Amino acid sequence: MGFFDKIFSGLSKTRNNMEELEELFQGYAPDSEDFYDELEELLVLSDVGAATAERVAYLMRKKTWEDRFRKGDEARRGLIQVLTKLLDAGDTALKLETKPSVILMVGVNGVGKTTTIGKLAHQLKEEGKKVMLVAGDTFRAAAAEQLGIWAERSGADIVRHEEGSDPAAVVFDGISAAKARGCDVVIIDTAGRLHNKANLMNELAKIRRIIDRELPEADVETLMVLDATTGQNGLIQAKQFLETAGLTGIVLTKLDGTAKGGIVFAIANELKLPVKYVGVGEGMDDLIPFDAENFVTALFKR
Ligand SMILES: Nc1nc2c(ncn2[C@@H]2O[C@H](COP(=O)(O)OP(=O)(O)O)[C@@H](O)[C@H]2O)c(=O)[nH]1
Ligand SMILES: [Mg+2]
Repeated sequence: MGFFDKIFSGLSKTRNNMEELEELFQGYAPDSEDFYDELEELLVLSDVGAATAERVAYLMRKKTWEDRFRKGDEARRGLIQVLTKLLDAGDTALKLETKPSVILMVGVNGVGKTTTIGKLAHQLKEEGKKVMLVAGDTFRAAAAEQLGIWAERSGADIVRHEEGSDPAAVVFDGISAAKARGCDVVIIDTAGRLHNKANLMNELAKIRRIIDRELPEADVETLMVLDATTGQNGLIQAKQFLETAGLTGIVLTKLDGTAKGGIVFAIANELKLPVKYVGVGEGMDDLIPFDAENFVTALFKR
């Protein structure tokens, strides 16, 4: 299954709301205020969020007037264009040109960081790259073990320390080993939960300083992993990580589950960050590069 099919089946929950949207277009009248109110409401129900839904309704009003929409079908195409454009929040491809380059994976507990690292390692290995995994989540022993399993599966190297050791020290060792072994990409796993939030953010800042000191010229992708099923809550988390970690993109996981895909629009509109990958399952191949046009097309497929 390609991007389109996986996204399409993953978005069944969102598409239920889309069906109501189709009904809305059938009764379309360009001057009806009800149309925009109902549009906004349906978008909110799909997890788009109030602020972003309001913006979409505003952009639709504007476009209706500029493009002189008269018919439901014209408005429908207009909405597809508005939503696709909204998703353009920067480059969706990973920039990993230096050797080594770094991917720092952050996000709260259970969102899918370690799993996403495994999937990415697999993809990079397939591209012929030498990959080093760094078990920076030292909070629980199980975290390093889980990463170890993914290292084996994907054929990547791994550096890990004992439970409770200093994550920054693991990162230092991981980077040294990657340099010594000529690795192309270093992927760093981090804890999503420490004794408190300030602790976690301090830890991330410390890891970041080690990377900048040891690899000052390296391309660094700081990806925040966000569980799509948490809806608008995820947005609040992302804002906190954005301030501390300096994110370059989002990975949106669990779009195969009960997620309502509207969160993608809120991320682009409110965080101004590109979604770079979406997770659509627990398997090695269930990570797909994000494509705005395909995503919106899948949402509106009749
Ligand atoms: N259905 C589904 N499950 C996922 C996806 N990504 C991760 N998971 C599952 O979510 C759970 C937590 O993942 P994990 O990588 O350990 O999260 P972490 O705490 O952020 O490292 C595991 O059971 C994963 O298999 C996804 O895209 N879809
Ligand atoms: Mg983990």
